Amino acid sequence: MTKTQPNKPNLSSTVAEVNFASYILNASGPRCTTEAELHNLGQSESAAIMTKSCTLLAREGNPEPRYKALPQGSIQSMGLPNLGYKAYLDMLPRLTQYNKPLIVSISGLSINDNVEMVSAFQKSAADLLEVNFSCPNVPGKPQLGYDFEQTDKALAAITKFGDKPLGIKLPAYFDFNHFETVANILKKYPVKFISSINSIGNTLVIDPETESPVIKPKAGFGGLCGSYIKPIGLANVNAFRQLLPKEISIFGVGGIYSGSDAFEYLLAGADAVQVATCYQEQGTECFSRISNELSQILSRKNYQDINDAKGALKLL
Ligand code: RRO
Repeated sequence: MTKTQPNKPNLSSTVAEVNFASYILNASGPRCTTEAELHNLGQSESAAIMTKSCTLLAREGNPEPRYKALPQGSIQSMGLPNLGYKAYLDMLPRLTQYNKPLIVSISGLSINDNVEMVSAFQKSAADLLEVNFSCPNVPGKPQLGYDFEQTDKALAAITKFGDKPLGIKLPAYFDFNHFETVANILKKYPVKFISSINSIGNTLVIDPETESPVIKPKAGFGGLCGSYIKPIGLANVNAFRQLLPKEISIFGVGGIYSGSDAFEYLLAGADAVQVATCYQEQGTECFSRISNELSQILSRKNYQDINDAKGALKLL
């Protein structure tokens, strides 16, 4: 008698009509700034290559210490260190050899900066453009996504040119009025995806021994990441999944370390998930590990395909 091998569930995903070989990719932020880091992602099982958010000009970022690992995540205030957008424009053609989607993260310091970079990347080898409306760590610059008037204005400006799918990286919201207001703004424009959530901005971790914050920039105020923020990410993904039309895809981000974490985002309605702190801490091995764990969970629950569980949260 031949033993039948249970079929491996299908993890391939579609975000903004672009195909991804699996459900798990890197988030903008950790280990995706230099060309070597991006090639490393190309060789890994990350379903895409996502870049660190770029600005018009190269930036060193904030003074150190600016990243601190915590028992269940991290706090950081990197301050947008990056090579400047022209360096990413230049290296994109060399990253196409991996045959996986290239996602450029754009984080202009003004609407005009975003317009200049979006129009340049619209003519590049990038497959998707993620415009960051939620960096919490540039001193004096508020998070765009918390200013609804400016969010509307910025979207009007950056969605004018080019056919490449454009999405935005949102901060976390904590009120249903805010979810609804943001969803209604997004629906006015050809936004193809959202990435939800960024780190929770302006949190403070204090070391009682040294009596100091654990990071230096902004008097210790920084973005909270990792498992601490997973319930907030799940709530944001699920709220936006209910409020946005299905044509707008959702990347879930925030506290994904395991197949179970990814499965929870799948139930909440995420089309794919991005991994940040776990990748920072564990390196590229995490992408295959989390994918395998997710496969095992789906098999055990008799799901043949991730689409069968997507958004299938069972309410009590
Ligand atoms: O570089 C950063 O400090 C940073 C950015 Br651009 C962001 O979008 N989110 C974050 O937590 N850190």
